[in-house]
Amino acid sequence: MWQEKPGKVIWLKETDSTNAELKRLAAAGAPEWAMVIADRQTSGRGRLGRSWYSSGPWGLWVSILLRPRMEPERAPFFGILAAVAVADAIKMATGLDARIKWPNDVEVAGSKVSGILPESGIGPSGLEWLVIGIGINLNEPSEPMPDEIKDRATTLEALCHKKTDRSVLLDMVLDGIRRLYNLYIEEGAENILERAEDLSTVIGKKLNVIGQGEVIEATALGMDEYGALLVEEAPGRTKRLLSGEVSVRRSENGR
Ligand code: BT5
Repeated sequence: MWQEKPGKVIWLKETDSTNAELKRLAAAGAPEWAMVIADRQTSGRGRLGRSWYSSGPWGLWVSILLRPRMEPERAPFFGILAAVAVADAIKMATGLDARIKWPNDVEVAGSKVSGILPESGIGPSGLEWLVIGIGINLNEPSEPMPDEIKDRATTLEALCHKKTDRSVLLDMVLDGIRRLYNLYIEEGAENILERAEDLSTVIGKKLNVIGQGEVIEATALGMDEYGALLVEEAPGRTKRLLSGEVSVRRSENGR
């Protein structure tokens, strides 16, 4: 049984994945706002079994435990809520124009600086825990980024030519998540979705939607309180996307 005070932060030199570590603690009863941070992850994870490169303390690799009383289907919305908090924190710390690419990437000038992975545990009474994993590339790693990500990934240091302190950014992200979480409890999802749509790189754009072996063209209209992306495939024919990949069509990018 978990017996530490609420909001306890566990800071590890190395772990497989801070999400995996915190999920183990969540299942053992850890309280809301428990957190695991690691200097380095050996199996950092992204969505759909993908991996997250996090070889050292040059970035912030953190997982945060929440226990919101809500339908489990709403868990992906918390990925969007966290993305708003991360984009705001990056803007506050560096002045960079951080934007959200649905569902959970935070980009600056089209390059990925952060990824978010919400994972939930469901029991007989509904949602039991929600772990929000956040990776933010702060400073330049001592070794070059791996070939498979180097063209799409960047760090805040490469963009703004100054180092960002992990603890300072973590505090800003946590303040943002707390504020938005309270707003959600008091007023629902509407204002947060509006903010996410303002920060979005895809809303209003024509997209290629990649799913189940086919690519469809659609226009992004908005997001809903379940974290779904609402797209229009043809005039009057809309669809809710709950997962998958979208990319802005080249003509829309002006490229
Ligand atoms: C994500 O997945 O972007 C969610 C990443 C969440 C990472 C955090 S770190 C703390 C916590 N503990 C974990 O184990 N995970 C969370 P997805 O949208 O599937 O993107 C994954 C893709 O991003 C990979 O396939 C690469 O192409 C790319 N990628 C991997 N490492 C990256 C990095 N450091 N920076 C930018 N892009 C990266």
